Amino acid sequence: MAQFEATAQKSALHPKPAGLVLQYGTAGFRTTAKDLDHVMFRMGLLAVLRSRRTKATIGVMVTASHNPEGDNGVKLVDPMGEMLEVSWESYATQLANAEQETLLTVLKDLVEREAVNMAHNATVFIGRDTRPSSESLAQAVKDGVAALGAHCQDFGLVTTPQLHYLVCCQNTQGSYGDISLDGYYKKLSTAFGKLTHDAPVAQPLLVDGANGIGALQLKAMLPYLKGRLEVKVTKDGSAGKLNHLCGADYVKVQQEAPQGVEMGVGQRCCSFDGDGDRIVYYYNDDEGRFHLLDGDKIATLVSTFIKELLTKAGLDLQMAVVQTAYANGSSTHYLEDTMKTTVRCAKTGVKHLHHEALQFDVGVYFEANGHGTVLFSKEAEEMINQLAKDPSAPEGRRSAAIQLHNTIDLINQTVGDAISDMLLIEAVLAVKGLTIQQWDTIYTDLPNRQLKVKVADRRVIDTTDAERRATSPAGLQEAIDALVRKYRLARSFVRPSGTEDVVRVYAEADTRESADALAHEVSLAVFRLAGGVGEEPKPLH
Ligand code: NG1
Ligand code: ZN
Repeated sequence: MAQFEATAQKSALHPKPAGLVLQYGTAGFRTTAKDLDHVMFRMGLLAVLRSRRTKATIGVMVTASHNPEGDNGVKLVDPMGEMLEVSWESYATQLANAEQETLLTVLKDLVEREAVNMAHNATVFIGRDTRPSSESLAQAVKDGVAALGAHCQDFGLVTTPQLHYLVCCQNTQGSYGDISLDGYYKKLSTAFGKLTHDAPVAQPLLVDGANGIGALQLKAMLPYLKGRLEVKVTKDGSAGKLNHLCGADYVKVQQEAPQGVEMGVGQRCCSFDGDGDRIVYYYNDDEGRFHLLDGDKIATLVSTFIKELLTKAGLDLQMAVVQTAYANGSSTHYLEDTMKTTVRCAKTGVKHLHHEALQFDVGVYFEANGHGTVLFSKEAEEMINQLAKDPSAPEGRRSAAIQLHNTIDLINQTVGDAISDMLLIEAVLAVKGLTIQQWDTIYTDLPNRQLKVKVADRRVIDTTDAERRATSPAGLQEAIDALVRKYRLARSFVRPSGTEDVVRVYAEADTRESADALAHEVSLAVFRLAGGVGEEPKPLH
């Protein structure tokens, strides 16, 4: 236990601001960068303990994703590239919030409760985004790892999904792919080349990199895609701030193109977020109208493509699409009624969607904001690979299985990945010979609006039914129900954000005016019934 004494002493070099209490949110800790140094050091400690407990390499990613440049955050990556197991989130919270005097006790408790063998080797992979604060915060993680005598490998500037990929490769001894960025570029670009082998090369795609790491990594990968895909990268970080008036979150929430980007009429465009795990597509039509193709449209395109291949291959595998309450009602309707696809609704946060998707042979999961991927069960992969290799199988079935096999190789199954998703979408469009306009017309989104309300303590809001209904404060759900009844095709719900100190409000209805009015009225109900602070929400128009 002398090791712990020394560790606790070293932690004094990464002091915790007195009284600061942070919650483990939707995807780890997130707040202003200046308040995170101690959290990073302690997450370095936690990663070592988790590594010793699982006898595997653990990842630590320094990023605040789509949040403003001045924020930062940290996400932990479990052995197979999944997000940190939920039962360890409370350890993370305890460690992050322990005052200097109690840190030692918290550490000892954790080690005892989880029976961590402190003599075991530990390895931690570290990655970071392009925020100015990320380098020194990554150093704090390294200090934490070193303080417990463990080894770490710093991959520097990588996207979040690249770090997940690297961790998974490492813990599968390279069977998921080579443990390097070169391995990542090669795996994805080779699969893309095979999948689109017989398809014509499309018109250039314009990519908004959110002035972040996704832009840098995509640029590094372009030589591998030469001759197969033409991409122009804008918002590549050479000018302009991270996520500022650009990036996937801006485009999705504002429902408009990134500022200052020249889009040709009908041109296919997409936006990444600040750590490269989200993507949305869009275009302007010839009347100058903006069309957004979000995570729901991506899930629809991808699940339809996979379903068609499964049918051609004659494989009886169970596929489902997993969404959240934020999924546009039209998408759910289309998937269930027209495509006859099983749809599930999970709580916000990819860990919940990922978990639900694992229940199926093929689980396609996407948040409306463009974060998602596809999971294939081991058995599904084996069936597909066997058929792809079976020379006695009918040619049509076999070639569909080969296409499925290439699709699996193109997908980053560890977590949603903007680069991998972009290549998958580009491949599906190319193989099916679809333009972005044709893809867009699969169904028409119901007009919708997302708003935020500031309240004194957002934890007063409790929800149930995958966040679609509020159980507290008293009267709020009844108020929402009454408001929803005033509009046609309407739906609305509220939930506390897990990444910002706000309550999020979502509303959809048959017209833009109705959706906006409903969102505003629900915001007012939240403000009045859940302890709103500052000015009352104002109508949008
Ligand atoms: P919160 O702040 O809990 O709503 C946001 C997104 C999530 C997820 C996380 C992590 C929405 C409505 N919410 O969570 O879907 O992506 O950030 O980045 O988009
Ligand atoms: Zn992100």
